[in-house]
Amino acid sequence: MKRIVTIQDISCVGKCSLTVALPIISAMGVEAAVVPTAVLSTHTMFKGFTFRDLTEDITPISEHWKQENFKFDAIYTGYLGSFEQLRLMSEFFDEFKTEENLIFVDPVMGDNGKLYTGFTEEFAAEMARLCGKADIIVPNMTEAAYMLGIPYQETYDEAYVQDVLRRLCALGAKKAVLTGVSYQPGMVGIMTYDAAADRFSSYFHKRIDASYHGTGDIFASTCVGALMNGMDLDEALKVAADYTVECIRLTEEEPNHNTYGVNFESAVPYLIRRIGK
Ligand code: PXL
Repeated sequence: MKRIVTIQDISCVGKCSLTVALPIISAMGVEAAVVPTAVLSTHTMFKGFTFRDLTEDITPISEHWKQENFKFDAIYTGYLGSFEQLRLMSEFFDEFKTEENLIFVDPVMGDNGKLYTGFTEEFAAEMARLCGKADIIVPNMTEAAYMLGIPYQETYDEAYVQDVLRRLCALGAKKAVLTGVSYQPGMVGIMTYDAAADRFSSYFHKRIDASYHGTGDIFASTCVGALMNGMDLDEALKVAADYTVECIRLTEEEPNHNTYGVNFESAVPYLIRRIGK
């Protein structure tokens, strides 16, 4: 069985970060080890959330794992809460990178042109450095703009997206995936650049006029799970996008659905069918 480690916070209520990564990756038949970076009562879109920082635990955990000689087929980082955590992730990559494994960074920091509570431009610049060590990065358009220090644009064309992708790979990442790309009316999707092959690819679907928390984490977790199931990146991204859309569809079918996260649970059977398990 493949084993990955995912490093992000646990938001106790909120259907994001570890509370979606663990069930999704496990359901895909992949062992998911975790390093929780913080415990929050909810994600940061709620008012009054508690935040316990677990930065101090990261090095002892990783030292123990080195003693045990644990290896991971993928290292997947999501929401990280401080400069120190970025530095520790960089060290973690150095410790656990092998010839075969995959470093997957989702630089969770913002959406719709804005950074989430607690993040700054300086943090985005440091996150860009961490992305430079990754095999695959999956920023949305907002995160990409902040990491590159360029203005966030609401409207753009394909050539602009290609330029952003090239710049993201110039940070050092081998492959860059931009999510939430939209330059054709009514359509939204993903564009990817593989620097070594100098190749672009894309996948678009109908735009959904709703935005939910945690969908980026669902997308990234599914992508990691699909890659661990032997799919190539383009296939994995399609499965991840389709599953995310299905989660939103099922959420909107429920009359009194909650607004802080999507119904990823009911869509798990769909996901399993899609990966042929
Ligand atoms: O879904 C991304 C995310 C993860 N973790 C925390 C968050 C958010 C988005 O706001 O607040 C704590």
